[in-house]
Amino acid sequence: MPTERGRGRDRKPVPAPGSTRPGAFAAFGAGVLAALAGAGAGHLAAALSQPAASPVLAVGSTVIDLTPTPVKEWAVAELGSADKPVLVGSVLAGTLLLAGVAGVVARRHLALGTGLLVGLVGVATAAAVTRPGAGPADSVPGLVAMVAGVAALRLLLPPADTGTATGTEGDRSAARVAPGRRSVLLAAGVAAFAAATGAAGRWVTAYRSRGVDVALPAPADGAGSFPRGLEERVPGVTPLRTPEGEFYRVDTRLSVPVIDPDSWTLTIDGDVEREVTFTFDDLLAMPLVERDITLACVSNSVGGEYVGGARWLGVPLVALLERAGVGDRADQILSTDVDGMTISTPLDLATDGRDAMIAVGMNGEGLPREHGFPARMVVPGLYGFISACKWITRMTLTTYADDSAYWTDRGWVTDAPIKISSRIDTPRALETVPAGRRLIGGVAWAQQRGGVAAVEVRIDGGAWQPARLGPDVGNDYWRQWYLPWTAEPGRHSLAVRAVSGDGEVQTAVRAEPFPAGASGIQELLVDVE
Ligand SMILES: Nc1nc2c(c(=O)[nH]1)N[C@H]1C(S)=C(S)[C@@H](COP(=O)(O)O)O[C@H]1N2
Ligand SMILES: [Mo]
Repeated sequence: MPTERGRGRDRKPVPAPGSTRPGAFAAFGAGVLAALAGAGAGHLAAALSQPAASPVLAVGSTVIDLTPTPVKEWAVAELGSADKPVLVGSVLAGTLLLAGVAGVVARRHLALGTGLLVGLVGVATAAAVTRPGAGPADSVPGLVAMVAGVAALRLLLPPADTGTATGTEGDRSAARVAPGRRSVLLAAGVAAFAAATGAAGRWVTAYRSRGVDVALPAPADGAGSFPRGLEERVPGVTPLRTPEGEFYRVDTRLSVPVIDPDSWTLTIDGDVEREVTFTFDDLLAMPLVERDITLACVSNSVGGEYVGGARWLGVPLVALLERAGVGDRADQILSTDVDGMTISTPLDLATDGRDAMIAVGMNGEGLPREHGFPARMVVPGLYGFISACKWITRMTLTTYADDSAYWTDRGWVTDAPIKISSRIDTPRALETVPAGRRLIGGVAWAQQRGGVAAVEVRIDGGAWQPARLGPDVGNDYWRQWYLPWTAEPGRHSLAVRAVSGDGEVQTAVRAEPFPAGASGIQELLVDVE
């Protein structure tokens, strides 16, 4: 068997099983697997206790809070709702890379490599316990991750046992690798552990954050019947009421808080005659109002998707503030959510007679968890970042001079009325449509400005033509519109602008979302064949 022998000669000398120092590649892999095992176990531990304390999510949240506003704006604009998965993915990738390096170090200096891994998880644990509103218990998922990670690393790279080690004295602290088949089995086992705990963590989180059924009383002051929208007659137009599950979501959270309505409370404190605390049942026992209100995000660009219409049920904000008796120094309501995130609202605007409320219901049901269950603020006409605090637990009457909220600290303005805006839903930008008669359609909004009185469309830079309007749901709600168009072959530009009930024409002056909301007119190109 000449071939056999020939191959045998080329083979590197194989050291005694059980004492091999692993190759750098294998050691890197061991570090990565150990980190995955830690992340999986930590994620499961967090899912069972406090989801936001998951090591990966905690690091992600800290990154969000430390990210400079322009970068965050870029991420929201470029990645849209994918910004969160991209962030979590990047954090995980970075962590795994560092863990791989820890594995390579462990190859020669096991204690040092283990120390690096512990340090890595330590940073994540520190991120979890220093989140606003976190307590010592939030260190548990990190500690679980540490134990699992170190155990996995030791399994994959056991310490070279001095008795049988082939190395020199200096190698005593080095790792060896389990022999061939055993090491493959061990690696597979660790990978399976990571996958199983990670998946279980995700499942438990999803289970715990499923919708909660709450029985809501009928409103004392209802919104009346909801008109039929244009969506059936104008294909492609945004539905008059945003369908369940399609309402935009913007917040700093990587995991949706899990709040038990039975133990949740809302406290009003600060410059008040008496501090008052409401339970969820206290809110439900008060006279509730129901209003159709279109919410908009300051990060929405002209023509963008961060806007939605819903029917909200809640306690009027003034009814709650009256119970506390607002002092005369306060000029802002500083709302705090369950994790200590803060949103400030100008007191004068929130109490000027508009339908500001602490909402407990959305479209006839309790709030979905991602939209603030069990209660949130809703203030018509103000961008969400200065009004719509979700998972609210406290309203502190204070002054802008004394206190500042999360986004104020990041350079956004404190007084931000929603700007008049309009959007073309159909045809879509750069869409190719057949020649002939079709409908151009979309939505427009002008909350707290008398609603939308008119929408005008400009085709190929011509005159502004009045569009036909959909049903009027109220001044704080958006309005659908459409314009019949005989599309001739070629490329065409379409633009839209709204005119508010109080006579203001949507400005063509462009502004970026930062720091007070975008303005300008949406103009898009379509190809007609
Ligand atoms: N607790 C909390 N509330 C929050 C936010 C947040 O990050 N945390 N984001 C605000 C912003 S910027 C907007 S636009 C609205 C969005 O509400 P939605 O996600 O229900 O659409 O919620 C507001 N309320
Ligand atoms: Mo927002």
